[in-house]
Amino acid sequence: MAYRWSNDLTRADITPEAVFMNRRQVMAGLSGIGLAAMAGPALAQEELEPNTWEEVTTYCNFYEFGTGKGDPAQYAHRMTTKPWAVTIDGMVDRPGEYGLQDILSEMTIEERIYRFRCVEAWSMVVPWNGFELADLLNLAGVQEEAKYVSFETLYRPSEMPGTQYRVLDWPYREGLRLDEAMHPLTLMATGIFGKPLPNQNGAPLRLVVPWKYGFKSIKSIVRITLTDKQPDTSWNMANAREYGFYSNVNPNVSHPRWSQASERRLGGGLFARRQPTLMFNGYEEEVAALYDGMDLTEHF
Ligand SMILES: Nc1nc2c(c(=O)[nH]1)N[C@H]1C(S)=C(S)[C@@H](COP(=O)(O)O)O[C@H]1N2
Ligand SMILES: [Mo]
Repeated sequence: MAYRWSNDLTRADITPEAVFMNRRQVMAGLSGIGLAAMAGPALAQEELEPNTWEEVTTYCNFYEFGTGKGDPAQYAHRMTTKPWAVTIDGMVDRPGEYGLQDILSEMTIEERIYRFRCVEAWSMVVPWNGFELADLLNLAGVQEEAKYVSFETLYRPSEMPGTQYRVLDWPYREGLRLDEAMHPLTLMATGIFGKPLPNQNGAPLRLVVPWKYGFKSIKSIVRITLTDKQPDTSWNMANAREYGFYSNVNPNVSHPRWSQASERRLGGGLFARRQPTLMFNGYEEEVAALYDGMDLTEHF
Protein backbone atom coordinates (compact mmCIF):
# COMPACT_ATOMS: atom_id res chain seq x y z
CA MET A 1 0.00 0.00 0.00
CA ALA A 2 1.36 3.37 -0.97
CA TYR A 3 0.09 4.98 2.20
CA ARG A 4 1.59 2.56 4.70
CA TRP A 5 4.44 3.62 6.92
CA SER A 6 7.61 4.18 4.96
CA ASN A 7 10.89 5.45 6.33
CA ASP A 8 12.12 7.16 3.20
CA LEU A 9 9.72 10.08 3.67
CA THR A 10 10.04 12.61 6.44
CA ARG A 11 7.15 14.70 7.62
CA ALA A 12 8.94 17.78 6.32
CA ASP A 13 8.81 16.36 2.80
CA ILE A 14 5.12 16.64 2.60
CA THR A 15 3.32 18.43 5.42
CA PRO A 16 3.91 22.15 4.95
CA GLU A 17 3.26 22.14 1.24
CA ALA A 18 0.29 19.78 1.44
CA VAL A 19 -1.33 21.85 4.16
CA PHE A 20 -0.67 25.09 2.34
CA MET A 21 -1.92 23.81 -1.01
CA ASN A 22 -5.06 22.31 0.43
CA ARG A 23 -5.78 25.40 2.46
CA ARG A 24 -5.64 27.48 -0.69
CA GLN A 25 -7.99 25.07 -2.41
CA VAL A 26 -10.37 25.28 0.54
CA MET A 27 -10.31 29.07 0.59
CA ALA A 28 -11.15 29.06 -3.09
CA GLY A 29 -13.98 26.60 -2.57
CA LEU A 30 -15.46 28.08 0.56
CA SER A 31 -17.11 31.06 -1.09
CA GLY A 32 -19.73 28.82 -2.66
CA ILE A 33 -20.65 26.82 0.43
CA GLY A 34 -20.65 29.13 3.43
CA LEU A 35 -19.79 27.84 6.87
CA ALA A 36 -22.96 29.27 8.39
CA ALA A 37 -25.07 27.10 6.14
CA MET A 38 -23.05 24.06 7.11
CA ALA A 39 -23.21 24.86 10.80
CA GLY A 40 -26.98 25.25 10.79
CA PRO A 41 -29.33 28.12 11.53
CA ALA A 42 -28.93 27.88 15.32
CA LEU A 43 -25.43 29.25 14.94
CA ALA A 44 -25.46 32.83 13.79
CA GLN A 45 -22.32 33.79 11.93
CA GLU A 46 -21.22 36.26 14.60
CA GLU A 47 -21.40 33.54 17.24
CA LEU A 48 -18.70 31.77 15.27
CA GLU A 49 -16.22 34.60 15.68
CA PRO A 50 -13.14 32.57 16.62
CA ASN A 51 -11.32 32.88 19.89
CA THR A 52 -7.75 34.13 19.73
CA TRP A 53 -4.68 31.96 19.17
CA GLU A 54 -3.62 32.86 22.69
CA GLU A 55 -6.88 31.65 24.22
CA VAL A 56 -6.98 28.41 22.25
CA THR A 57 -3.36 27.47 22.96
CA THR A 58 -2.95 28.47 26.61
CA TYR A 59 -6.25 27.29 28.19
CA CYS A 60 -6.16 23.57 27.50
CA ASN A 61 -7.10 20.20 28.87
CA PHE A 62 -4.46 17.51 28.25
CA TYR A 63 -4.08 15.59 31.49
CA GLU A 64 -1.02 13.70 30.29
CA PHE A 65 0.78 17.00 30.97
CA GLY A 66 -1.04 17.90 34.18
CA THR A 67 -4.54 18.81 35.25
CA GLY A 68 -4.08 22.60 35.26
CA LYS A 69 -5.36 24.52 32.24
CA GLY A 70 -1.89 26.03 31.79
CA ASP A 71 0.06 22.77 32.19
CA PRO A 72 -0.24 21.56 28.57
CA ALA A 73 1.10 24.85 27.20
CA GLN A 74 3.99 24.62 29.65
CA TYR A 75 4.97 20.96 29.27
CA ALA A 76 3.63 19.54 26.00
CA HIS A 77 6.64 20.75 24.01
CA ARG A 78 8.41 17.71 25.54
CA MET A 79 6.32 15.38 23.39
CA THR A 80 8.05 14.11 20.25
CA THR A 81 5.64 14.16 17.32
CA LYS A 82 8.00 13.31 14.46
CA PRO A 83 7.84 10.72 13.15
CA TRP A 84 4.21 9.82 13.86
CA ALA A 85 2.17 6.82 12.84
CA VAL A 86 -1.36 5.65 13.61
CA THR A 87 -2.14 1.96 13.98
CA ILE A 88 -5.51 1.18 12.47
CA ASP A 89 -6.70 -2.28 13.39
CA GLY A 90 -9.65 -4.43 14.34
CA MET A 91 -12.46 -4.86 11.82
CA VAL A 92 -10.78 -3.28 8.80
CA ASP A 93 -9.69 -4.70 5.44
CA ARG A 94 -6.26 -3.05 5.53
CA PRO A 95 -4.96 -3.08 9.12
CA GLY A 96 -1.52 -1.66 9.78
CA GLU A 97 0.62 1.22 10.84
CA TYR A 98 -0.15 4.29 8.76
CA GLY A 99 2.50 6.98 8.64
CA LEU A 100 1.10 10.45 9.15
CA GLN A 101 2.67 11.87 6.02
CA ASP A 102 1.26 9.02 3.98
CA ILE A 103 -2.20 9.62 5.46
CA LEU A 104 -2.00 13.34 4.71
CA SER A 105 -1.06 12.72 1.10
CA GLU A 106 -4.42 10.95 0.66
CA MET A 107 -6.58 13.50 2.48
CA THR A 108 -8.25 16.75 1.57
CA ILE A 109 -7.41 19.27 4.27
CA GLU A 110 -10.20 21.74 4.97
CA GLU A 111 -10.67 24.62 7.35
CA ARG A 112 -13.77 24.46 9.54
CA ILE A 113 -14.80 26.80 12.32
CA TYR A 114 -16.46 24.81 15.10
CA ARG A 115 -17.94 25.70 18.43
CA PHE A 116 -16.17 23.68 21.11
CA ARG A 117 -17.82 23.02 24.49
CA CYS A 118 -16.14 21.52 27.56
CA VAL A 119 -18.16 19.58 30.12
CA GLU A 120 -16.92 22.16 32.64
CA ALA A 121 -19.22 24.71 30.95
CA TRP A 122 -16.74 26.88 29.11
CA SER A 123 -16.73 27.15 25.36
CA MET A 124 -14.51 28.40 22.57
CA VAL A 125 -14.78 28.80 18.83
CA VAL A 126 -11.83 27.29 17.01
CA PRO A 127 -10.84 27.37 13.34
CA TRP A 128 -9.63 23.84 12.76
CA ASN A 129 -7.74 22.45 9.81
CA GLY A 130 -8.20 18.81 9.15
CA PHE A 131 -9.92 16.09 7.20
CA GLU A 132 -13.01 14.00 7.73
CA LEU A 133 -12.47 10.96 9.92
CA ALA A 134 -14.65 9.06 7.43
CA ASP A 135 -11.95 9.48 4.77
CA LEU A 136 -9.34 7.90 7.02
CA LEU A 137 -11.65 5.02 7.98
CA ASN A 138 -12.42 4.43 4.32
CA LEU A 139 -8.69 4.29 3.60
CA ALA A 140 -8.44 1.37 6.03
CA GLY A 141 -11.70 -0.19 4.77
CA VAL A 142 -14.31 -0.66 7.50
CA GLN A 143 -15.78 -4.16 7.61
CA GLU A 144 -19.52 -4.93 7.81
CA GLU A 145 -19.48 -6.16 11.42
CA ALA A 146 -17.85 -2.99 12.79
CA LYS A 147 -20.18 -0.89 14.95
CA TYR A 148 -17.84 1.31 17.01
CA VAL A 149 -14.51 3.07 16.70
CA SER A 150 -12.10 3.34 19.60
CA PHE A 151 -9.17 5.75 19.84
CA GLU A 152 -6.02 5.84 21.96
CA THR A 153 -3.64 8.67 22.77
CA LEU A 154 0.11 8.29 22.87
CA TYR A 155 1.28 7.02 26.28
CA ARG A 156 4.91 7.99 26.78
CA PRO A 157 5.63 8.69 30.47
CA SER A 158 9.15 10.00 29.80
CA GLU A 159 7.64 12.92 27.87
CA MET A 160 4.35 13.24 29.75
CA PRO A 161 4.82 14.39 33.35
CA GLY A 162 1.08 14.17 34.12
CA THR A 163 0.97 10.41 33.56
CA GLN A 164 2.79 9.77 36.88
CA TYR A 165 -0.54 10.62 38.53
CA ARG A 166 -3.31 8.07 38.23
CA VAL A 167 -6.02 10.67 37.58
CA LEU A 168 -7.03 8.56 34.59
CA ASP A 169 -6.23 5.02 33.49
CA TRP A 170 -3.66 5.71 30.75
CA PRO A 171 -3.57 5.68 27.82
CA TYR A 172 -6.41 8.18 27.33
CA ARG A 173 -9.16 6.37 25.43
CA GLU A 174 -12.25 7.52 23.60
CA GLY A 175 -14.88 6.00 21.36
CA LEU A 176 -17.66 6.76 18.92
CA ARG A 177 -20.45 4.76 17.38
CA LEU A 178 -19.57 4.07 13.74
CA ASP A 179 -22.29 6.37 12.34
CA GLU A 180 -21.03 9.21 14.55
CA ALA A 181 -17.49 8.56 13.39
CA MET A 182 -18.59 8.59 9.73
CA HIS A 183 -20.57 11.83 10.10
CA PRO A 184 -19.16 14.62 7.91
CA LEU A 185 -18.89 17.00 10.90
CA THR A 186 -16.44 14.62 12.60
CA LEU A 187 -12.92 15.83 11.91
CA MET A 188 -9.39 14.64 12.39
CA ALA A 189 -7.67 17.94 13.06
CA THR A 190 -4.10 18.56 12.02
CA GLY A 191 -4.01 22.30 12.65
CA ILE A 192 -5.61 25.43 14.02
CA PHE A 193 -5.69 28.88 12.43
CA GLY A 194 -4.04 27.42 9.33
CA LYS A 195 -0.94 26.39 11.32
CA PRO A 196 0.12 22.93 12.46
CA LEU A 197 -1.49 21.84 15.75
CA PRO A 198 0.51 22.97 18.77
CA ASN A 199 1.42 20.01 20.98
CA GLN A 200 -0.87 21.22 23.77
CA ASN A 201 -3.85 21.02 21.41
CA GLY A 202 -3.12 17.41 20.47
CA ALA A 203 -0.44 17.38 17.79
CA PRO A 204 -0.12 16.01 15.29
CA LEU A 205 -3.57 14.46 14.95
CA ARG A 206 -6.63 14.82 17.20
CA LEU A 207 -10.32 14.19 16.95
CA VAL A 208 -12.91 16.99 16.89
CA VAL A 209 -16.57 16.08 17.43
CA PRO A 210 -18.33 19.44 17.69
CA TRP A 211 -21.71 18.25 19.03
CA LYS A 212 -20.14 16.39 21.99
CA TYR A 213 -18.43 17.57 25.16
CA GLY A 214 -14.74 18.33 24.67
CA PHE A 215 -13.39 15.21 26.36
CA LYS A 216 -14.61 13.10 23.42
CA SER A 217 -12.16 15.02 21.20
CA ILE A 218 -9.14 12.86 22.00
CA LYS A 219 -5.67 14.25 21.32
CA SER A 220 -2.41 12.92 19.85
CA ILE A 221 -3.96 9.72 18.49
CA VAL A 222 -1.78 6.64 17.90
CA ARG A 223 -4.39 3.89 17.57
CA ILE A 224 -7.80 3.56 15.97
CA THR A 225 -9.61 0.25 16.38
CA LEU A 226 -12.84 -0.83 14.69
CA THR A 227 -14.92 -3.10 16.89
CA ASP A 228 -18.41 -4.53 17.33
CA LYS A 229 -18.55 -3.70 21.06
CA GLN A 230 -18.94 -0.32 22.72
CA PRO A 231 -15.36 0.57 23.68
CA ASP A 232 -14.10 1.61 27.09
CA THR A 233 -13.56 5.36 27.37
CA SER A 234 -11.33 7.06 29.94
CA TRP A 235 -13.82 9.39 31.58
CA ASN A 236 -16.56 6.78 31.64
CA MET A 237 -14.16 4.32 33.30
CA ALA A 238 -13.16 7.00 35.82
CA ASN A 239 -16.74 7.94 36.70
CA ALA A 240 -19.58 6.32 34.80
CA ARG A 241 -22.24 8.24 36.69
CA GLU A 242 -20.84 11.59 35.58
CA TYR A 243 -19.54 10.82 32.09
CA GLY A 244 -21.57 8.73 29.67
CA PHE A 245 -20.40 7.12 26.46
CA TYR A 246 -22.38 9.48 24.23
CA SER A 247 -21.73 12.79 26.00
CA ASN A 248 -23.70 14.81 23.50
CA VAL A 249 -23.95 18.46 24.48
CA ASN A 250 -27.40 18.66 26.03
CA PRO A 251 -28.66 21.60 28.09
CA ASN A 252 -31.53 19.43 29.41
CA VAL A 253 -29.34 16.78 31.05
CA SER A 254 -27.35 18.05 34.03
CA HIS A 255 -23.99 16.74 35.08
CA PRO A 256 -24.66 15.24 38.56
CA ARG A 257 -22.68 18.07 40.17
CA TRP A 258 -23.62 21.04 37.99
CA SER A 259 -26.05 22.25 35.36
CA GLN A 260 -25.19 22.06 31.65
CA ALA A 261 -27.84 24.62 30.65
CA SER A 262 -25.45 27.52 30.08
CA GLU A 263 -21.84 28.17 29.25
CA ARG A 264 -19.21 30.87 29.54
CA ARG A 265 -17.59 31.79 26.28
CA LEU A 266 -13.84 32.07 26.91
CA GLY A 267 -12.29 35.46 26.23
CA GLY A 268 -14.32 38.56 25.68
CA GLY A 269 -13.03 40.19 28.87
CA LEU A 270 -15.58 42.56 30.34
CA PHE A 271 -18.24 41.44 27.93
CA ALA A 272 -17.89 37.75 28.78
CA ARG A 273 -21.33 36.52 29.66
CA ARG A 274 -23.00 33.24 30.24
CA GLN A 275 -25.06 32.15 27.29
CA PRO A 276 -27.61 29.38 26.96
CA THR A 277 -26.15 26.11 25.75
CA LEU A 278 -27.66 24.83 22.52
CA MET A 279 -28.85 21.27 21.98
CA PHE A 280 -26.05 19.28 20.32
CA ASN A 281 -23.93 22.42 20.71
CA GLY A 282 -25.90 24.07 17.90
CA TYR A 283 -25.51 21.21 15.41
CA GLU A 284 -28.95 19.73 16.06
CA GLU A 285 -30.12 19.94 12.48
CA GLU A 286 -27.11 17.96 11.29
CA VAL A 287 -26.89 15.26 13.97
CA ALA A 288 -30.22 14.82 15.78
CA ALA A 289 -31.22 12.02 13.41
CA LEU A 290 -28.33 9.89 14.69
CA TYR A 291 -30.22 9.58 17.99
CA ASP A 292 -33.79 9.12 16.77
CA GLY A 293 -35.72 7.01 19.24
CA MET A 294 -33.00 7.07 21.90
CA ASP A 295 -33.67 8.30 25.41
CA LEU A 296 -30.91 10.89 25.80
CA THR A 297 -31.42 11.03 29.56
CA GLU A 298 -30.51 7.37 29.76
CA HIS A 299 -27.86 7.47 27.01
CA PHE A 300 -26.12 10.64 28.22
N1 LIG B 1 -5.36 12.63 25.33
C1 LIG B 1 -6.18 13.57 25.83
N2 LIG B 1 -7.12 14.11 25.04
C2 LIG B 1 -7.96 15.06 25.54
C3 LIG B 1 -7.88 15.45 26.90
C4 LIG B 1 -6.88 14.85 27.72
O1 LIG B 1 -6.73 15.13 28.92
N3 LIG B 1 -6.04 13.92 27.14
N4 LIG B 1 -8.77 16.40 27.40
C5 LIG B 1 -10.06 16.53 26.68
C6 LIG B 1 -10.87 17.66 27.15
S1 LIG B 1 -11.63 17.48 28.67
C7 LIG B 1 -11.10 18.75 26.38
S2 LIG B 1 -12.19 19.96 26.88
C8 LIG B 1 -10.36 18.94 25.11
C9 LIG B 1 -9.62 20.25 25.16
O2 LIG B 1 -9.03 20.54 23.91
P1 LIG B 1 -8.16 21.87 23.75
O3 LIG B 1 -7.20 21.90 24.91
O4 LIG B 1 -7.46 21.75 22.42
O5 LIG B 1 -9.10 23.02 23.80
O6 LIG B 1 -9.43 17.91 24.83
C10 LIG B 1 -9.87 16.60 25.17
N5 LIG B 1 -8.90 15.62 24.71
MO1 LIG C 1 -13.34 19.10 28.73
